[in-house]
Amino acid sequence: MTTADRKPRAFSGIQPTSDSFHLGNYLGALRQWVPIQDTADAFYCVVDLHAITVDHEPKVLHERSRVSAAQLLALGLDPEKCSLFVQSQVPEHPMLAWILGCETGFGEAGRMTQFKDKSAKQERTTVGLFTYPVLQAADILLYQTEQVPVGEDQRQHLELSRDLAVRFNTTYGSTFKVPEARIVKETATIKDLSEPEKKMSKSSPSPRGCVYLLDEPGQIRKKIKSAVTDSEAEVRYDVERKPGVSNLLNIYAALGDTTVAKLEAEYAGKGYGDFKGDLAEVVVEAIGPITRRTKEYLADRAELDRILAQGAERARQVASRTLAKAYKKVGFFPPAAL
Ligand code: ATP
Ligand code: LTN
Repeated sequence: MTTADRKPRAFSGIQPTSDSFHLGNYLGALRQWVPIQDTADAFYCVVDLHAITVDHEPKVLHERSRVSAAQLLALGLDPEKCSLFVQSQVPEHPMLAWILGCETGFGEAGRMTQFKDKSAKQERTTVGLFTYPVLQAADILLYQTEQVPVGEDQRQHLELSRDLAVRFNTTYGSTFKVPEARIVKETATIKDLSEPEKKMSKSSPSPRGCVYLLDEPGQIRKKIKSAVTDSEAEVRYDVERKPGVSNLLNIYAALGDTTVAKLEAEYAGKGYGDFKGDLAEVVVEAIGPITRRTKEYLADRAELDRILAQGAERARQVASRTLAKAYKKVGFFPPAAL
């Protein structure tokens, strides 16, 4: 294969910090992972090292990493087309993170808004939470990544990854590709159904604000029907004045494979009841099969672990080459063979 027809490299990660991914994860990021496995050499990672930057229960974390991998397969990742793995199986990630941490300014890391938000919510803030984005940069740079499909909230972390790649290359000579974020505008930030000015998140204070991929159809319908709208009765897109309805329109357009303009026309003169009822069915239909397939993958743990081990092996082949380069550049001895 020549350089000209080599597929671009893609990388993305997701934390195993809940029992189920949510609609924000799905529409903001995960849905894009599926077609990218055809157009790029894609590495997808369940980032369990990142997950311990906040309090965690070891057994729960272990199980959630498996359930996360099962959901990713259920929503369409194909282990023959992409490499799916768990971060803790590839020790090159924290090894490169150490080097990159020594290139990161203290003030630079302190400006990360996710750190500020998360540390404000914690009783105890760790150094791990502070250096979280440095580990994320290591994840990305190890694979000579060109494309990183993520939601809008990751833009700042991606900028840091780019800055670190350029800085390292300038100091030590060309070592890393400079990655680019792939963010889909329409679904870049899915909002909470109960508080549509906030992003949908697993830490939502209102249990009805967040739709999980593994929710039962009845729960999904209830959540959509109780979504906050406004006192008008007009299905119209206006993020400033009608954030709740606009968010529902974005979700509907994305899952129903239509456009906001078409939906506005279709629901002209109809109330929110009809609109929400139809949207609930669209959501149930789109994410319902994911639950069934997740259960199937979880029923065969040995096969799931085999897929992850194969993914980790492929990941190590690429990651170890980049790490060896970086080690040499900074003046380290090569890692000893086991
Ligand atoms: P949470 O805010 O729910 O704790 P997180 O940002 O820690 O989630 P991750 O599981 O690490 O969630 O995120 C995985 C992917 O989902 C990332 O690419 C992130 O940008 C995207 N994402 C998370 N929430 C949303 C959202 N509300 N809208 C769009 N994309 C989202
Ligand atoms: N911080 C990301 C998860 C993540 C990630 C990555 C995303 C860890 N490493 C590398 C893209 C590329 C989040 O979504 N909260």
